[in-house]
Amino acid sequence: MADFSSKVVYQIYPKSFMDSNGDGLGDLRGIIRKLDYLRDLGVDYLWLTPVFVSPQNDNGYDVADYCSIDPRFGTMEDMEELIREGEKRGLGLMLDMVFNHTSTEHEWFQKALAGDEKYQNYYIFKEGTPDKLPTNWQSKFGGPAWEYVPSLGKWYLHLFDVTQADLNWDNPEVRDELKKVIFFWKDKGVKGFRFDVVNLISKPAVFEDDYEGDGRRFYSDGPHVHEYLKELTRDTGIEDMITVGEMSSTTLDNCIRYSAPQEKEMSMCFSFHHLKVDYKDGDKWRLMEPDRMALKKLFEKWQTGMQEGHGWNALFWCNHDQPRVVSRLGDESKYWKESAEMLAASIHLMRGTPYIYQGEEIGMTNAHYTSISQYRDVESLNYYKILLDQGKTEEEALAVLAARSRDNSRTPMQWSGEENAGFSEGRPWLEVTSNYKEINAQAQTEDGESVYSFYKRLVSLRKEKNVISKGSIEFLEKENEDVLAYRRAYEDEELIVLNNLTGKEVTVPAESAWAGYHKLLGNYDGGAEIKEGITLRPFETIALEK
Ligand code: TEU
Repeated sequence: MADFSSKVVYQIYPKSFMDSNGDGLGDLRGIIRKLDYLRDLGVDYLWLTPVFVSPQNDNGYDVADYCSIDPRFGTMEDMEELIREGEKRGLGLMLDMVFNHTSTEHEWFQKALAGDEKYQNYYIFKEGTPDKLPTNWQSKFGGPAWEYVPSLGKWYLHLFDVTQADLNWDNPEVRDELKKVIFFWKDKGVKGFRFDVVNLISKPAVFEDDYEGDGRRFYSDGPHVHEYLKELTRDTGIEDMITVGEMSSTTLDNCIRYSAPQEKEMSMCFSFHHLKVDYKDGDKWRLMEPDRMALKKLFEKWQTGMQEGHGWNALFWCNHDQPRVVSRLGDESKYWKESAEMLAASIHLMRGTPYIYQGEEIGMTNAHYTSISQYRDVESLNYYKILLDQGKTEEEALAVLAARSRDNSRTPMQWSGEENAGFSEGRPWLEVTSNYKEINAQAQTEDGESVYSFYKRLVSLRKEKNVISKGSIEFLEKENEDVLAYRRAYEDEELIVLNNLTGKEVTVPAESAWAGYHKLLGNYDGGAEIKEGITLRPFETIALEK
């Protein structure tokens, strides 16, 4: 397995990145137009969320043909040009493989519905009657995880939307079909793959009701998942490409096995525990203030745990499923710039491979929608109804969506202060966030003090400094819930990273040696005053280099 410790990945949600033809939808030619912007940021790979043929019930994560480009996004020729033009700029493409399920409009599922038993065995069908669900499992998008097909007298499993039917990975024919997809895109010159909810692919031999939860404990990190990932990586020869597994409701031990080089499964893992510290009782749809101590403990567990197990973390705050981190853990108003930069440094200087989600590099915020008519995400629309059914008022339900909806991260990229933030000359498919005149790329790329320039510096430091890309990590100030602090060390190099997670001034004890260290990076002017301790200003981040 290759070493991606000095690399940085930029995630593009094509539907919202750049629209080249004025239909209000982002497309591949729009991405081609912005490749110089991405090259200048200094990133190495571009992860595109799915642009394959899809009915778009889950914005492309319901794939109907893995080897064809959905006309909404462009043509195969556009994709081939994007791959070529990206290569010219040192940008490798990483495509998103949604292998846990297909769209019910996929040819395979249509043949299954028509009664073809070969293709029924591509999915998880269970004989039954309409009055008795095979199990009481719940879909992650709300409602039961099974759908009854009267014409077949069978139920099929869908852990996500009803139009996303789970594939049967125990069937070697399915595994072979998916290997062909990898070969197809490898041959096109793609340099990496993200595997969507790939730790859910191995279902249990016996399906049983879950009286403790929603069923995820039976199918997450399932019985054959490691075997299947080893087989996929081995048989497609992708062990030296950058591969990242999205691991839903996973464990540290499994993520060590998924990403330790000697296992030859994935290069790295996305895990999400650090993004649930504001879920009341673990429920995304019940709000609470972020638990900063829990956040610190989770970072310590996963950073030191993966270090000891030789695993490798993907480092991220944002993606197309998560609210914008500056709104969630920072301060959008008084300390917008400082908190956006502190949050960036807090993970970019850790051990792992950082991911920047489109717009994060300019401090884009949540959408602040005020009406259900503004939302498009299937998960959000389902849970809005569920919240009302639970007795929440419309205002309460909208407040939950404003904080938690995936649409918060899917608003059009804010390129400029022009109409539609320069994203489209047509009406955007999703409303632009109203602060685009203040927060946009054009206003920041030439400003050496901007959030964009701070991210650019973080990316370049990872390439310059072995202590960042290869160094060990040890956490400091473990019991101080206001500060996320750690030491990185590599040979005779040392870096002390101090992050004030709050909007108040905090002082941390300083080791005497730090007085001789120099400030490598910070989001405030001036040096670090080191007396008995270091006083950190609101949302201040400081990196002290030996
Ligand atoms: O997400 C998996 C996943 O678990 C998320 O849906 C997450 O649980 C949820 O958004 C948090 O509330 C992947 C993709 O990233 C997501 O966009 C897809 O909707 C999902 O899989 C199904 O393919």
